[in-house]
Amino acid sequence: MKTAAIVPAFNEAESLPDVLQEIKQAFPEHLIVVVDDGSTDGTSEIAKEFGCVCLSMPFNLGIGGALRLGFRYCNEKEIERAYQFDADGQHDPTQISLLLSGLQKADMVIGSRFSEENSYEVGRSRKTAMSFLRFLIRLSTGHKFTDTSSGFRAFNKPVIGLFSEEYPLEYMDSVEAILIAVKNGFNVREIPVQMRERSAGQPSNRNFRLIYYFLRLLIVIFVGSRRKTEGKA
Ligand SMILES: Nc1nc2c(ncn2[C@@H]2O[C@H](COP(=O)(O)OP(=O)(O)OP(=O)(O)O)[C@@H](O)[C@H]2O)c(=O)[nH]1
Ligand SMILES: [Mg+2]
Repeated sequence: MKTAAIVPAFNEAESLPDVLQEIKQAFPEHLIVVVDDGSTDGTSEIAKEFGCVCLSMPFNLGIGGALRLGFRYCNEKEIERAYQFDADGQHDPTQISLLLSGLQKADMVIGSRFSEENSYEVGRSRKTAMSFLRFLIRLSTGHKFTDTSSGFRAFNKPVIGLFSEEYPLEYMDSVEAILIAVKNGFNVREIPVQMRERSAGQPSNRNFRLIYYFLRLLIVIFVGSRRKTEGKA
């Protein structure tokens, strides 16, 4: 089965070599698509050195735009299943098989850090934001997810097709992507996975950005649910 790893990377030159090495070693048959988004630290050169497909943007589009480009590439190449894998060393290649096996029963699989079997430490403000997001997603979709912002995900071909057209471009794309998949009738399922801490570089979620996009997401969720209700009336 044609399988691809989509690796969004923004200034991850420090951790990217180990990440690519680990994926290649574990799954030499997987196509690795690095989406470099205007990095200034040599990220794209590293991707090319490792023989990966490297989609490079001349300026920073943000992770949503980068992922959409990755999905579009996979769709054009008729990839049958893909998984999203962070370039900062947080995702564990030993968990990829587990994630992909979830596609036997679902169209999209989310690797969760917070299931009963796992405990993953996050700061207090992030923890609060995450539980509120869980609550909102449950309200909006009727489905219970424990890790709505996990970027460790797998997708089957129809979902790759959907996301190549409709993947959200704004930050907090991961939460909105769940809404889009569920709204389009896809079966989205979560499975518990082990995850590591970021190995180097900077996290992208600075607090002020988080608040702005959090408010934006609230609007997306409520406008979406109002439209649904009005549609039924
Ligand atoms: N292409 C692209 N990739 C990005 C961008 N922002 C972040 N990324 C990548 O997306 C992945 C996840 O970003 P992180 O900043 O680690 O976000 P996170 O994992 O939710 O946050 P932490 O838990 O703090 O690490 C990493 O591989 C980043 O390099 C961007 O603007 N463009
Ligand atoms: Mg990270």
